[in-house]
Amino acid sequence: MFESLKKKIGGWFKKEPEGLKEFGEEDKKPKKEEKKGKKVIKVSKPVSEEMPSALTKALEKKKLDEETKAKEKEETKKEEKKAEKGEERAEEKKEGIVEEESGGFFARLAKKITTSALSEEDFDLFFDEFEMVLLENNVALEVVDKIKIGLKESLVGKLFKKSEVQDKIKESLKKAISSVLIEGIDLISEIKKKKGVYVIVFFGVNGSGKTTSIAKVAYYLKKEGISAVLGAADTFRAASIEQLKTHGERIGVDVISSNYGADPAAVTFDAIKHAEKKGKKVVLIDTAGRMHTAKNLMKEMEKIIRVANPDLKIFVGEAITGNDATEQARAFNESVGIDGIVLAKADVDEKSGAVLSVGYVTSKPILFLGVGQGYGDLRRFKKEDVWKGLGLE
Ligand SMILES: Nc1nc2c(ncn2[C@@H]2O[C@H](COP(=O)(O)OP(=O)(O)O)[C@@H](O)[C@H]2O)c(=O)[nH]1
Ligand SMILES: [Mg+2]
Repeated sequence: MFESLKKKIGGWFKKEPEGLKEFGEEDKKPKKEEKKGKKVIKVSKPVSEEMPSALTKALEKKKLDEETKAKEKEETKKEEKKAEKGEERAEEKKEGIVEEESGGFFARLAKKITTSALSEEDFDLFFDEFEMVLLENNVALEVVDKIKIGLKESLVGKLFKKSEVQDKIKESLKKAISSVLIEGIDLISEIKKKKGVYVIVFFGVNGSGKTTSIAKVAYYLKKEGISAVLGAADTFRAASIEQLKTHGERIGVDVISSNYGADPAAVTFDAIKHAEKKGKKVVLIDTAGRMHTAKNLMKEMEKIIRVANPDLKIFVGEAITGNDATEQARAFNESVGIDGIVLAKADVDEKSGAVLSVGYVTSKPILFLGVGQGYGDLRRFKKEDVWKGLGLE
């Protein structure tokens, strides 16, 4: 999780831009000695194999000196011109001389912001690079826009001291990213608040991690001293009932099931009745994977929801699918409505775009991240983990 973005953002912060100046400090011209040194190497001539006479040698040396001086003069003039036009950076980059000087988005932003107040135009120009990186990492476009607005508000028109500029940019970035993240509810206290049985229905596309996440949540509840019942309402997919039963046996929670092809709403009803009768606190309903576009399956979903009248409808998405997970969450939210999100397989997701986007586009919190295949591999979603993950703390 976050590896790809962290690497990029971290790199941008690490590189202290050359010539980072306080506001008011004079713009320094490039050091002549450095340039001279490079030029001398460039104009040096290949050594002749014949031994030249003393006279030829002297003449040649004079000529060489003159040539070198003329070239240096010319170069100095050129450099002054370039500096005036502000083309110096581009030229040097082309020649591959001052690679590190560019330093990436934040370093260049920092340089700008310590010499003069940042204009909106400058910000837009700078942000282009960051925008590309966010999009490449599967961050949804509307989320990129929101981050841009937040960052712009904090930085445009501002002038920071050199000593504080990196921290200020980090702080602004944290604030901007914070505005797109929705922290999860405290599930345990929500469950405890409820008088009767607390029902949670899980849904999402095939293979996203629903059954595994249900087992993890049941394990988490058990550790918190809360009893649960699992309802095997995926009566469609081969081996799905056995999969849930196996988890139930391992964790030590009851599984209510029927036959394959049975009405999932009836299984849901039975599971809730069982919990009521046995005094179990939570019912976790597993459902068959479905696309939001499959009309019959969505109707079936609606029926399950009608019967269960759930306290929570959780969409389980696969973090690794990036924008697909975000789009699925949006579609499920529009069709059946969701209360929260579990993003499974966050451990195998390098880009983390879905983690940053899925809450914002649905306005619903991510409750948990699935971070592995073990029962304990479930993390409560917290904003601070995003800062840490991105190397911003
Ligand atoms: N690495 C990793 N694998 C996961 C995670 N959650 C689920 N899986 C795996 O993803 C596959 C599909 O999971 P499953 O729960 O059967 O998906 P379902 O079809 O939505 O019920 C299984 O092989 C799981 O072990 C996770 O958080 N991390
Ligand atoms: Mg399943």
